[in-house]
Order: sequence, then C-alpha cells, then structure tokens
Amino acid sequence: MSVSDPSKVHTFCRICEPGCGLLAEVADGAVVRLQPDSDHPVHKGFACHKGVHYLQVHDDPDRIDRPLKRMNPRSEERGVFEPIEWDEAVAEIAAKLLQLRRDHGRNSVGIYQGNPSAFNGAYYANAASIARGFDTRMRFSAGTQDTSAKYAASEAIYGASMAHPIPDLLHTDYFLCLGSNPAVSHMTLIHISDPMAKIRNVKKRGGTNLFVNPRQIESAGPETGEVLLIKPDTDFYFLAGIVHEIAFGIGFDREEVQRHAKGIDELLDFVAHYPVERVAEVTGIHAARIRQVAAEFCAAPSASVYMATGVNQGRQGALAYWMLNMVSLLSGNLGRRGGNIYSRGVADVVQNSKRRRADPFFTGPLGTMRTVSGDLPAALLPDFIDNADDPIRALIVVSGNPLLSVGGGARLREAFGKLELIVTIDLYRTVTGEMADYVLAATDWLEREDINFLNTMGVAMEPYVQYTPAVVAPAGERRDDWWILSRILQEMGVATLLDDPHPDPFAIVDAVMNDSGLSVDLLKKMPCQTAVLPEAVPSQVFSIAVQHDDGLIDCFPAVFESACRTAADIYDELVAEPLGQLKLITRRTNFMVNSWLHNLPVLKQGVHQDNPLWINPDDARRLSLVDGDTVHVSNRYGKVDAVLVCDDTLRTGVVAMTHGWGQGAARGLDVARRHPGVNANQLSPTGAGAFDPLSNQSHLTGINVEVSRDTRTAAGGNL
Ligand SMILES: Nc1nc2c(c(=O)[nH]1)N[C@H]1C(S)=C(S)[C@@H](COP(=O)(O)OP(=O)(O)OC[C@H]3O[C@@H](n4cnc5c(=O)[nH]c(N)nc54)[C@H](O)[C@@H]3O)O[C@H]1N2
Ligand SMILES: Nc1nc2c(c(=O)[nH]1)N[C@H]1C(S)=C(S)[C@@H](COP(=O)(O)OP(=O)(O)OC[C@H]3O[C@@H](n4cnc5c(=O)[nH]c(N)nc54)[C@H](O)[C@@H]3O)O[C@H]1N2
Ligand code: SF4
Ligand SMILES: [Mo]
Repeated sequence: MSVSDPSKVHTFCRICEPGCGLLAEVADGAVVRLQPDSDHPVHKGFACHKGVHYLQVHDDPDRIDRPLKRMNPRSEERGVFEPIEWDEAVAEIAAKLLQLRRDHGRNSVGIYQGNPSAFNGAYYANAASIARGFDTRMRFSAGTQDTSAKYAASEAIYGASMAHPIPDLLHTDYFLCLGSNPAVSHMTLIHISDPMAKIRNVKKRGGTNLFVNPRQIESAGPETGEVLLIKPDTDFYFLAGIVHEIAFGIGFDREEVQRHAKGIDELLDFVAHYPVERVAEVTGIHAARIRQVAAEFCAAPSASVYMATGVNQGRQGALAYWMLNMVSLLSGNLGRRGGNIYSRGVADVVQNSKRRRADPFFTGPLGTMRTVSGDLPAALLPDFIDNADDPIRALIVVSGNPLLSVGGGARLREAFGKLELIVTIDLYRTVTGEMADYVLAATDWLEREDINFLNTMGVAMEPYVQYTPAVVAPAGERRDDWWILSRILQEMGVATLLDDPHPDPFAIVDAVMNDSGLSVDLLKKMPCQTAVLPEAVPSQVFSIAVQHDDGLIDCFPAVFESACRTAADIYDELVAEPLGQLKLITRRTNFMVNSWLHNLPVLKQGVHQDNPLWINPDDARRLSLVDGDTVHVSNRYGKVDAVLVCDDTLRTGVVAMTHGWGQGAARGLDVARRHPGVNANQLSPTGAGAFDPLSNQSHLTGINVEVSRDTRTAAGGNL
C-alpha cells in the first residue's frame, strides 16, 4: 500500500478515543471501502467493526445535506422541515440570538457541546474562542455525563484539570480496573490502541488484572483476569478502604511521599473512617478480599489503577478519583514505570488547564455552583430553562443529543418545549433535532481535514499525532462544525476566524505542535501522515503534571471538605437501604455508541434491535418475572417499559440497560425509528441533587428503580 496511490488515503476513525488508523479506498470521488490500516505505526491494523462500518454513516440516505428550517410550531409533535440556504439560516439564527441578548441579557443563550466534538480537531482547537464568542455563562457539555468527576478531582489534587496519571499498561505487573469495560468501549481518558491486547499481555507477562464491576464483563476471563463484583455507586469506599489498609496496615514510605505531596496527615485522618470492615458493608465485598487486593497491589513489582464512567457516574466520582490517586501515591506507584504515569504527548498542554482559583464556587442563578472545564451541570438544564428570573431562551446544540444523553428525559423534553429557539448542528435530524427550529448539516469525518488533537492532550499510552486530509469533498451543502458556528457568530458581529481571507482552523494546533518540532506541513509528508512521539517519562507526573505553585500534590484539598461530609451521609444511607433494592447501571454494547450509529442497518441485527432490561435470574425469580416479560421500570424520575432478559453476569440486586436508545420520535432516522428501544435516561435523576456539586458530574449509575410485570403483556411464565 503506497501513500502515493491516490486511490488509497491513510485516515483515522473518530468514533471513540483510540482513533484507530483506517485506510480509505476512493473511486470516482467516492469512498468505496474502509479497512484497518496495517501501515499505521501505532495501531498496526487494529480497528473495530464500528470504524469500518462508518461508511454506512457517510452514505446514509437519512443524512442531511443542507440546513433545515422548521416550518410549523413546535407544539405540533411532528416537525415539518424545509431546506434553506446557509446565508438565510445563519442570518435568521443570528438575528434571533441578538434580539434575545438585547432583551434578556447574555445568559438567555445556552450552548450544549456533545461528545463527537472532542474528535473534531478543527472544531476542538477553536472551541474555547467560539464559546467566548457566544459570551454566555450557560455552557453545557457531554463532559458532565462522562468524566467531569476526574477533571474536578485533578484540578484539586494536581492543580490542573487535565493532569491524569494513566495506568502504564505496557509495563505494569498489576492492573486494577474499576468501572470500565475495555473489550466493548476501548477505554476513555487514556488513549490506547487495542487495549485488550495490552491487558492480555499483562497476564502473559505473569502479572494480574483485576476488574471491579457490578457485572462479569466481556473484558474478564481466563486470558485476562477476574471480576470483583461490587455494589454500584460504592467504589469510593472500596478505594478508601485500600488507602486505609496501606496507611495503617501495610505501611508506606512517608519520607518519599512527602517529597512530592502535602496534606498527608489530613488524608490519613479522613481515611481512618473507612477501615475495610466498614467498607465491606457497603461494597458487598468481603473485608478479607479488600485486604488481599491492597496487599497484592503493594507487593507487585509495579501496579497501576484506572477507573472510567462506571465510577465517574456514581454520586462520588471525584472523591473516588482522589482515592485512586492516593492508592497510587502511597503505594509508591505514582510516577513509576508500570505504575500510573503522565504522558506528555506533543506539548505541555496541561498548563492550559491550570486551576485559576482555589475556591471555584460562585453564587449563580440557582444558588452556589461552579463550572468544570467551563461547563455547568447538564443535569440542571431544565432548571436553567425554567428559572423564572433569567431563563435560557435559546439553545445551540453542537454534535450532541441531550434529550437522550442527559438524565430526566421527560422533564428535559418539557423544558425544551419552552425554548424560543433550538439549533442543532448534526449529521442527522435526531430526537433533539426533531424539536429544533434549525437543523444544520455537518460534515462527517471522511469529509474533513483533521488532526487527532485529543491524542496530544496528555493521556496517550503510545503518543503520536496524525493528520488526515478530507478523504472526499463534502456531499451537498454540509459544512464543518467550526465553520457553522463561526458563520453564526460572524453574522452576530463577533470577530471570528472567518474574518481572515484564508482561515486556518489548525493554526492553534500548529503552534502547539511547534513544541515538538512538528507542524501540519511536516505531518503531511510523513508515512500515514503520522509522527510517533517519545514515550511517556514516568517521573513527569511530578515535574509536569503537578501544576500547584508549590509543586506539591495536594492529598487533602480543602475543596473536598463538604463532599467528605456527604460521603459519611451517603454511607449511612446505603447501609440503611432495604435488602432487594434494585440498582440500575448502564451496559454499553459493541452495537451502539451513545445515541448515534442507531441508523446503521448493520448494527441492528438479532438481539441488537432493542434495549432490554437485564436482570440477575435470582432477582427475576424473587419478583416472579421470566425472560420475555414486558416490565415497567420506574422510579420518582420516570418510567419505561422494557423486555426482561435474565443475565447471570449481573451481581444480584443490579439491573442494566443500554443508554442512547429511544429514537422513536426521530422522523429523520428511518432505521433507528423502526428499532426505537427506550430512553434509559428517563430513569436518571434530574435537577438539584442529581449531580455531584464538586464536579457537576451527573448521577447515572446505581439508580434506584422498581421493576414490575406489565400484566397485560406478560409472557406468562411459560418460557
Ligand atoms: N444513562 C447513561 N447516560 C449516558 C451515559 C451512560 O453511560 N449512561 N454516557 C454518557 C457519555 S459518556 C456521553 S459522552 C454522553 C454523550 O452525550 P451526547 O454527546 O449528548 O450524545 P451522543 O449520543 O454522543 O450524540 C452525538 C451526536 O453527534 C452527532 N455527530 C456525530 N458526529 C458528528 C460530527 O462530526 N459533527 C456534528 N455536528 N455532529 C456529529 C451524532 O449524530 C449524534 O446525534 O452520553 C452520556 N449519557
Ligand atoms: N461500543 C461502544 N464504545 C464506546 C461507547 C459506546 O457507547 N459504545 N461510548 C464511548 C464513550 S463516550 C465513552 S465515555 C467510553 C466509556 O468507556 P467505559 O467507561 O469503559 O464504558 P463502559 O463500557 O460503559 O464501562 C463502564 C462499566 O462500569 C460498570 N459499572 C456501572 N456502574 C458501576 C459502579 O458503580 N461501579 C463500578 N466499579 N462499575 C460500574 C458497568 O458494568 C460497565 O462495565 O466508551 C466509548 N466507547
Ligand atoms: S475502537 Fe473506536 S476508534 Fe477504533 S475503530 Fe472502533 S470505534 Fe473507531
Ligand atoms: Mo463519553
């Protein structure tokens, strides 16, 4: 395969974080095939079926090619949309935004930025200045459903929200993995190619992998390691128990820790409340087993620890991440080969996320609150819209689908109904788009130039930077996200990149790469347009990641104090819970990505045509339910009906659903609409109390639910 063959283009997938290298085959100006790129110096031919099937997104007849305008009132459920010209669309949107700002102030306009924006280099590099252009405090993103717990914790512990010591999976002897299922999701906030191969190698080297999860996940097994079945939403206590064990049982090198950190006594005073016997009561894991994990972790030549959305989305994700970092620090594994390391990547970008104020809280329209990486809690979106004093009146959604991805679906829908203007920028007219006044047609990643900018941000296992040209020209009138938002701003009279006769959306990326002697032009000349960067230097955790002025890791950040008190309350609440209380968790599958890819026929086959409620067979028996029953799943936030499927991979007391379904109202998505499933986030908390005030992270796992049979459609127990 030669780079000079014009019919073959080295590009990369932008669905999830590995960003796998792909080879696109082009004939007559059309992409005819996508396949794993075996020439890629890092991925070496690794990619999953979703990346390869992205061609079905690119070619999807339901894709929108031009801006659409809603012609009928939003009170009518069925939208009537007509194509309009870009100039007309942006002029009308800008006029409305200016009028709202003039009449009601700058916070009458809100922005929601969804997950795919992080994989769009040109947009991502300019997102901060675009957001500033809209001049509103009402900024929201998928981040508060995903990973803001980690941002808030790192900001407090290391002094920078993007300081994340990743597990050194290439060298570790012990890998403790909480709340992640790498076989399905390919990990997050660590960029790693083919994570399962790396995890299998730990075992092949004679090391150990241990998963902590309420479910026997696909990642576990004889080739990798076992699962410790934990009760949902209790990981913070589990990790605090391990810190307790290290601090008061196994012992640690205090002098060494003190060279790098402060607040050690306060940390020890705090974890003194969580001996393993107490932790066992809430986590459902025996004290002796927790003690054993701590001992094995400390005895291993090197040990690393990692957590992902399953922990972030609990009520105490930020505190859990704090404890995780303390496990690494006290056990001597932080900044050590095979332990948790900082991967600098292309430049010291961590400085850009340096904490500005020790106390991030301010008095906002709904009381005391903060932003995390610029974002308010998305769980409060309906409250901000309903806020009588200063409501959000217009919402711009870029590459997001908040109606399905944020908790309290029904309440959010009702709130969206009150907005005077909704604009979505998307590949499709989604359920959120169906409620919009304007749906603006975005390019997909085969249609735009890009750089895997996110991989350069300090969390890459094998750092590299790749450029891709647009593989083909955009179909119809599709435009890049950065261009669309800049055009709206331009029309509002705000200075943007578009003022330049030759706008370069990669200018910022070029400047950042300059640090490593690279540039976009240089990348273009390299094989696969890829530069492999030096591997991480473990000790850079201390020399680069720590951004506090005194250069010390803070083991007991003052900003955690109130959350520490809440931890004691949540402990009491969990211990007092009735036996048999069912807890809902999320189960991602390899046949969906959040709410998108639901329109791909290839992913809607067999059991993947619906999202059932999975339940442990013992719980099903206790509730007199059988496979195939239609059940009501309900709680104080909402109710959905789902088909019951018994699943002995679940811990007793745990039920699971896949989020991102519920596209029944999306008339723009023909395939997805025929396999609508239900929106699991109807059951997720919304409003005050639905998120962690320390991190703005939405509470999306371990949700209390009741399950009962729909007597009209029961399978009748004869299966
Ligand atoms: N219950 C529960 N809820 C969850 C989660 C969970 O585990 N459980 N996970 C959460 C997580 S981790 C996340 S990240 C959020 C995601 O939340 P969101 O980002 O709000 O939702 P997505 O479903 O990812 O929607 C992405 C949208 O972007 C569109 N899109 C794709 N590519 C592009 C592009 O290049 N340009 C534009 N303009 N649009 C594009 C897609 O068509 C889709 O409509 O959901 C969260 N919600
Ligand atoms: N196929 C596919 N791949 C994806 C996505 C997708 O939707 N589909 N989404 C992408 C996105 S946006 C993200 S952020 C990443 C997420 O990547 P991951 O965070 O690895 O996501 P999941 O595979 O959902 O793994 C979360 C795990 O947490 C477990 N869990 C739930 N509650 C708890 C709890 O309280 N404690 C513990 N210890 N575990 C718990 C669940 O059983 C599940 O196995 O995946 C990305 N990749
Ligand atoms: S693992 Fe993620 S980035 Fe890689 S091909 Fe699959 S979807 Fe794309
Ligand atoms: Mo995510």
